[in-house]
Amino acid sequence: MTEPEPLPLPLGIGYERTPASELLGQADVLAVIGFGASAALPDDLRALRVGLEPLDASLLEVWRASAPVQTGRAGDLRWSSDGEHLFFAIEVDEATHGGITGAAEHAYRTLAAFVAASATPHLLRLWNYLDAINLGEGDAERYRQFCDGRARGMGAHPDTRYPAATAIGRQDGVRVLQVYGLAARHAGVPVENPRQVSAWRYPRQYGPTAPTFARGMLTATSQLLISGTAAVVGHASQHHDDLVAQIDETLANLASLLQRIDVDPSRFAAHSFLKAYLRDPADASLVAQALYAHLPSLGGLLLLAGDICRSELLVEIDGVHR
Ligand code: 3EB
Repeated sequence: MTEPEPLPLPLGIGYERTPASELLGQADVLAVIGFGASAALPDDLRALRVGLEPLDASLLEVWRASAPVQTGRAGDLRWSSDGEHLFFAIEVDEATHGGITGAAEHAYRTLAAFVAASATPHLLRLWNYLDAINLGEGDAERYRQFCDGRARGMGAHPDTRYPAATAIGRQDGVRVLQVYGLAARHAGVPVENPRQVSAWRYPRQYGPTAPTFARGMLTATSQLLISGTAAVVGHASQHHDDLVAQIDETLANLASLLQRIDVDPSRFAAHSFLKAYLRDPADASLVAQALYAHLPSLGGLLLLAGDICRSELLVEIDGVHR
C-alpha cells in the first residue's frame, strides 16, 4: 500500500519590516520583494527589487517556505523552491528584445517552459511591471502590446486555466519588464467574478489580444490569490477620474470575488494582505483611509505608486487571503 500524500502547507505570505539582510539569513525565507530605488536588498536569488516607488520604503513582501529552500538560475530566470511552492522572477530589457511585445513574449516563453518542466508545474500567480503602460494610442498602447507578447509567449493555454495576475506601470522610466510569480506542485482553481466579464473575453475594443488572467486563484492550501482589481464592471471602466467612487467599486468587486468562495469580507480582513497601486501617490492617505474604513482589521496594506493599465483608472488593489 502506498502512503497517502501529506497535505501541502500554505505559503507564508505577508509584509514585514525586518531588514532584508536579516530576513535572507532565515532558512525558511523563499522570497523577499522590496520596492523602489531605495530598498536595501542584498544580492540573493531570493531577493527582488520591483521598480515601483512605495509610500513606506521599509515594508517588504516576504514569502515563507515550509521545507528546505533550494535556489537556482535558468537562463535569465531565477527561482527558489521548497518543493511545494516556487518563486521565480525574470527581468527583460526591452531594448534588446524587440520592445515591450518581444520582451513579454520572451519572459512568458521562458517562465512557462521552466515552470512546466519543474516539480511545481502549476502557475498560480503573476505580477507584471512595465514602464509607460498607457503610452501609445489605440492598439499601439504599450499595455495592449504587452498583452500580445504575453499571450504569444504563454502558448496554447485553455481560457479557463489562466493564472491570477497583476499588470501595472512603473513610473521610473526604466524600460525593463519585470515579471515575478508563484507556481505550485498542486494545482489551484481559478475563480472568476460574476460582476466582471472574464478578462480573456473582453471585447475587441480593448485590444486585439484579450488579457490572459483569472480574477483570482484558490490554491490547494485554501489561500485566495486576488488579481489586480479595479473599478471595472462588466468590461467597462466606471467613475472615470473619481477616486472615491473607484475605491468603492473596487471594494464591491473584491466582495463579489470573496462571495464566490464563501468568505465574508469581515472575516477576510484579518487574514489578508492588500497592495494598492496609485496613479497619483498624493492619493495615498485617502486610499488607505477608505480601505481601512471598509476592512478595519486588514492584516497589512502596501501602497505603491503605479499606473493602472487603463488610463481612466486611478487605483487598483491586489492581495492574498490566507
Ligand atoms: C482589469 O480588470 C484591470 O493584464 O494582467 C487587472 C489585473 C488588470 C491583471 C493583466 C490587468 C491585468 O482589466 C486591469
